[in-house]
Amino acid sequence: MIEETDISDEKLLNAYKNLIIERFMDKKMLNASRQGFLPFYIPLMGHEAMHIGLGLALRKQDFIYPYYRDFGVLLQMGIPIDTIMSQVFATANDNELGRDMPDHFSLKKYNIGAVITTVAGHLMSAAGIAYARKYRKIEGSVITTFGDGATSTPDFPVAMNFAGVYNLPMVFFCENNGFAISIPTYPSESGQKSAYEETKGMIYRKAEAYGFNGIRIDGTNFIEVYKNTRKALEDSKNTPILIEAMSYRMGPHSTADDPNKYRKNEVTEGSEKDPVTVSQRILKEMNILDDDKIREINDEVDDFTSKLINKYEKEAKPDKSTILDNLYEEEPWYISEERGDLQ
Ligand SMILES: Cc1ncc(C[n+]2csc(CCOP(=O)(O)OP(=O)(O)O)c2C)c(N)n1
Repeated sequence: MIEETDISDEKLLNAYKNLIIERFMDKKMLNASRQGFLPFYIPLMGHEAMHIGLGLALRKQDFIYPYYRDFGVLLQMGIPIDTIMSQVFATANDNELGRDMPDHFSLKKYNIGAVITTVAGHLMSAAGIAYARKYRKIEGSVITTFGDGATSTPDFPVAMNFAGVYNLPMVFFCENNGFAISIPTYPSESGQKSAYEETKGMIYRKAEAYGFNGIRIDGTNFIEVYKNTRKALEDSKNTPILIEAMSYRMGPHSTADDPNKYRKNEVTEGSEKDPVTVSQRILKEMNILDDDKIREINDEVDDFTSKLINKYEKEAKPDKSTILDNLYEEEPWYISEERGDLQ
């Protein structure tokens, strides 16, 4: 079936290019971490269509509270690539002064909440922002992303309940990649089985308990993600909603993980369920992409991302004198005293 959408061909092609940038950057950043240029990295292969579709769906008036596996959303939102890279490589230009882990962005000026590592720890903050915006009659919605594992933490029901009780303009977006580190989302009674196997306790149905709707969507098709997320953002004016986007984490959980220890990789690069393959198939059907264009984009993006990463591997780190900056609005005496010790 040929996709129909209100997005122009040019915008779709641009979104596809961002998806490819994300794929190339991901591999190269993983390499950069293996070579010691990054202390840690959170791969996102398999998440690209969710990121690009979500980034396309966001409207100017919306606020997003992302989680640690989301830099592609920022890419599609049009956040300057240097802002993203400075954070990931903890350079002197990073607005967090290089203090947080890679992919833990904090970009309030772009309506982006601070990424934290605590699983689901940001969900109540997102609900708080939605509450404040509703109270102050600010247009737009708050969307927050998280993994499937996050829905098994105490913070998830608390935030969902708060959103339901106060009928907040919120979209809860679960990037279900099949795993919380080594734990599959939908294990069968006997243990480890395919994440695609539908057993009990489907995540999107958890919304029922809080009085609003949950939907399950294909997280490998960025146009479907765009359509459903845009509609959810519009509808959330009247009711919160939970989206469960189905995908597969094609890489390790993080650079500290070896997935070969606990699973067989069911979705490999170039296979049918790879979001890149899915996007190529859809855009070819729409006559927006062909094999020549695919090669041309690959070459261009390969070159662009290599240059970018080479540049950031050599970029200066924050000066040690900044270590005590930005702690207090007015600096207390004991911090000033510590500055002396740094000399
Ligand atoms: C409260 C808390 N418990 C445990 C951890 C360690 N931890 C980091 S990521 C993660 C798995 C999260 O899985 P999921 O929510 O499915 O998201 P994914 O990483 O798969 O995208 C865990 C257990 C943590 N960061 N915070």
